[in-house]
Amino acid sequence: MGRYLGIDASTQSLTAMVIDTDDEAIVADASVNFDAHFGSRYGVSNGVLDMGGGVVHSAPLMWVEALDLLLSRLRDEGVELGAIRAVAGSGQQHGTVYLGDSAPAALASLSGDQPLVGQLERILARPTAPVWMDTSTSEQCRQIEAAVGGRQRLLELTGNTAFERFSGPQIRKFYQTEPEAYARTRHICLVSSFMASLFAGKVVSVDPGDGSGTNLMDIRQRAWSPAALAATAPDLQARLAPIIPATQAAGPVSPYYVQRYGFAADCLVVPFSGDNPCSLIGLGLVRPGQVALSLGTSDTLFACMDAPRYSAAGEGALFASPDDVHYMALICFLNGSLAREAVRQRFGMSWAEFGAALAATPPGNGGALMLPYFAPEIVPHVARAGVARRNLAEDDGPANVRAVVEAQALSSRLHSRWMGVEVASLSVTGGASANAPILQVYADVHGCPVHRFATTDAAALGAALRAWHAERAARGQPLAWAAAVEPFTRPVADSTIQPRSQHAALYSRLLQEYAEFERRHLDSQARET
Ligand code: ADP
Ligand code: XUL
Repeated sequence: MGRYLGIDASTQSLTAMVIDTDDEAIVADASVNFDAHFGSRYGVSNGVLDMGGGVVHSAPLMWVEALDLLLSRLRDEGVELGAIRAVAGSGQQHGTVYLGDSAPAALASLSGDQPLVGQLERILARPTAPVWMDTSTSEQCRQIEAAVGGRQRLLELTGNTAFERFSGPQIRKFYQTEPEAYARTRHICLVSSFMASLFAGKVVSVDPGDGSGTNLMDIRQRAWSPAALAATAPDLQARLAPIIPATQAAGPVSPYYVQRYGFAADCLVVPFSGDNPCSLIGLGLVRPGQVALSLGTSDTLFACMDAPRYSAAGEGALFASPDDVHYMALICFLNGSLAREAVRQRFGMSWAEFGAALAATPPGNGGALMLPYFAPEIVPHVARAGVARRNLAEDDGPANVRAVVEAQALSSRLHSRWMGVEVASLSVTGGASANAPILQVYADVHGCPVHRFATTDAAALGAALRAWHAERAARGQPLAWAAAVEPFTRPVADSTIQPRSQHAALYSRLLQEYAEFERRHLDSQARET
């Protein structure tokens, strides 16, 4: 029986998913919500401690306690943990955990007789961990960019300009504001590598997928960048174990898990990665040109790329894929369902009526265009909300429906051009993927088939698939990535929507017009400020 465990350490919960690769099925899942179990004791709300002034942390010991609770739940539900051959995981990206001198020995001598937390409560050099929601490091971002030779240089080197939530600026702020605690820090982990270390009973390194969310990794070398380290904090290299391949097992589980939960002694621990890089695998994106789009509250585009291209205009983030070969682009459009919902409600439509309005209006909308900034937008960067219309009556329901969806599809094509990826297919997930007329617009605008894709937890699934892939390699029976993801990422049967080639020329033209309309709008906003 081939069973593999994927752990997803996200902001609000810790989730486990067990897959069976012979049956090609998810056989168990369980989740521990932080607020529900630990909210009062650790003071977290939505999994985090909002300390004011943009400072947002969480509590690593809470994650430690949650891990025991999660595993005991799986055991008590009768999940045969001894059949698991390997475990890998996914962590909320960018968050940093600071370990003191006692950490290696405490991790190496865990006893199965008592829970983890009592044995690990003294390993932290900093009691809390800044997480991705922390926005308090703007000053450090500018300092780091300046120290490496400018914003463009950091972008070329690491794939991203400095972002407040990224680990490097967070580490620099800690060094500047708490130099003594920084001096006492022996290891700095990310959330992903901290959770992997709990399983392995030793400090496990960061993988390139999560390493690329630090502003510290040379994106081409997949190794720490000496220039970025030097720009961030003194003696940082000594506090970061070298980046390790994501596809190579880090060793067996600690005897703790064998004694306490009945894991097999040779169950392997595979380096954990970031949640977005793990989702890339869990969405089945292992070949360049495969793109996934999640039509949720906001719309998020994930793509697999063959080279580390970055967006000079800040249109998305670049990460290394944990397949150890490719790269991933992540683009977030804030006005997703938020904007579709605003139009639907304005005209009092049901979703079925919204879809019917789309189907009843012509591609190109007779020249009507909308810029759908119902809220400030991330990509393209629009600081102030404000919907713009061209040849579009504000009270024409069907035309506004088509205008909002065409705008979103055109924008997703326009602002993903920097990826240099020929989009071969779009796998669509999220609430709005239920609506076929919306997907038809995406198929026509991108000129590629759109598949519907039912995800459970793509990050946990990606982690479990990574465990399988690495375990097979470690045992001398390597498995191609395409073969690993295929059984778990099949499109929903009969859901594929084909592009209609007769509209291709119209949408190419419309793309130019939309780009021009958007450029003028952004220019006029810039002039006003
Ligand atoms: P999130 O995970 O970001 O909360 P979901 O992927 O669950 O979002 O999507 C929820 C959104 O999906 C709702 O806000 C709603 O606007 C949209 N939605 C639900 N059903 C439909 C539908 N049939 N057509 C279009 N949009 C829909
Ligand atoms: C990505 C990001 C979030 C976190 C939390 O850059 O900040 O998606 O990974 O999920």
